[in-house]
Amino acid sequence: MKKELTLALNYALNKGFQIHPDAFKILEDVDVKKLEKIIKEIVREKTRQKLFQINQDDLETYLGIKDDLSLQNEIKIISDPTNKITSGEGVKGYNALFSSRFNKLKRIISDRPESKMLKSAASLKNTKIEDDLYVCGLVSVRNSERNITKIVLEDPSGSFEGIIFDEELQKTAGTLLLDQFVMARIGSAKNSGYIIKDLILPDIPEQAKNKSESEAYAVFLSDLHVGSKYFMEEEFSDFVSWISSPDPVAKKIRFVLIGGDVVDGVGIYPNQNKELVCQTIQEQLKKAEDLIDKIPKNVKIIIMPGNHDPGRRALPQPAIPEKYNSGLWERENVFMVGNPAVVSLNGVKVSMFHGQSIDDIVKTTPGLSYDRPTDVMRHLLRARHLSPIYGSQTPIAPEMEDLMVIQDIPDIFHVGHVHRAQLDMYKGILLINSGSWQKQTPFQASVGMTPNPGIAILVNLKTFQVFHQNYSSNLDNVLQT
Ligand code: D5M
Ligand code: FE
Ligand code: ZN
Repeated sequence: MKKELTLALNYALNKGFQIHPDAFKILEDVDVKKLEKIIKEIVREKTRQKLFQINQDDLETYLGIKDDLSLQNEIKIISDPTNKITSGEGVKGYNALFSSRFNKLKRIISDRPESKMLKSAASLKNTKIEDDLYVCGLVSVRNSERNITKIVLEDPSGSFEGIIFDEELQKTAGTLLLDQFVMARIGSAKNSGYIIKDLILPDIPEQAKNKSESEAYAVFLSDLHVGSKYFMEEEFSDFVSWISSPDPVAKKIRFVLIGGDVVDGVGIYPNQNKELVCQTIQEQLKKAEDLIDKIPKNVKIIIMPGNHDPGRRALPQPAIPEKYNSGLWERENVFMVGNPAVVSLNGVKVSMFHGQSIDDIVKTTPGLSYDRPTDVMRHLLRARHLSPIYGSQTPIAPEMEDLMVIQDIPDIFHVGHVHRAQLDMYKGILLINSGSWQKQTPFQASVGMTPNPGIAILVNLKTFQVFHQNYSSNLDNVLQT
């Protein structure tokens, strides 16, 4: 026993006190410099009350680590694709998907005054127009040649082609993603055809944040990759153990959100088996379950799949099916959702998306890169769509309804996938890329991707103050803001 602890205990014993073994356990973890003061104050207070035993409750109250029952943990699943997935067939399916996308986004943009002057593509039929008008649609062509940019937009009536001369506007046009919805202000060109004079995105209106009444904290995690050789098991295990420690911050945690790539999966990339320590999905999920099980039961846990998890690869993804791990589904404090999903935590709206589309977007958009995932997240919010580009690397299923449109405006936007923990703000929305718990893989090293793994991001849902816990021993491995 430490000398300071012996001294403190003797002080209490000499005053006629008994010390309960549970209280003793807490004292062992207390900073030795504070021991004397703590014991003296508790002894004074309890002598006044004429109660001569020091128990766990006294210490927890004194240290402010008592379970605070006023901290709410109310969770509502606002949207989850799991039971909505229908997958239309072939071409018919894709027509339905794109017309759903168009209609949803046109409804969003119709809040703007300009939309009163919207014309359909077919109604223009290359006629001369006197005053500026507006058209909207999904971008099907975007190309630049000899200092001119050509854009083609598709709406349900047909297609509209316009050209852009203005240099600044051409730059804006260069950041448009294929199949993204946009509204254009147009005028007639001198000879024939149309000039695009402005491009208007659905975007997010500035809005007031929803707040939790109590200071409950939420933890944002993603990309654990349990089962991979590179999964940082020790660090992750330390982190989940910390959640149940007497640390005053940990004591306030009421939610843990996991944004996909819970496990590394099997057969996801060639020769993956050589980089796995668990060779089956079941084994991997069991290990994830055992780790998650260390989280106290008053903490609600939301689990979303990513491209490495079982279910289906195409977006939107259903929740990780129960057949691979019934234990997680059976736990009362665990909520299995699909990708993407919107949840409410004590009234704070969180939009969760694994982030598969980031790969396609950074490849085709000037100014965006893997190093700054929150810039890509801002791009998605402005497009009001989580995965606009169709037919590239990210598989998208031909759903009858486009479930990737950002209909609800969140207070927090939580994404993962690119393994870089980063924070930012956009129009009052807290942007979190929750990084990963997997060390750099040989593939990532070969393409120059530098993850910053082992960082847990925590948010106070009342004040939106952000904290983080860094479990990496590498000093360069820091949270990006
Ligand atoms: O993806 C983590 C990041 O690494 C994500 O941005 C994609 C990229 N990545 C990983 N493997 C590949 C392959 N084989 N091709 C292209 N890009 C890749 P994760 O979903 O964790 O694997
Ligand atoms: Fe991942
Ligand atoms: Zn991923």
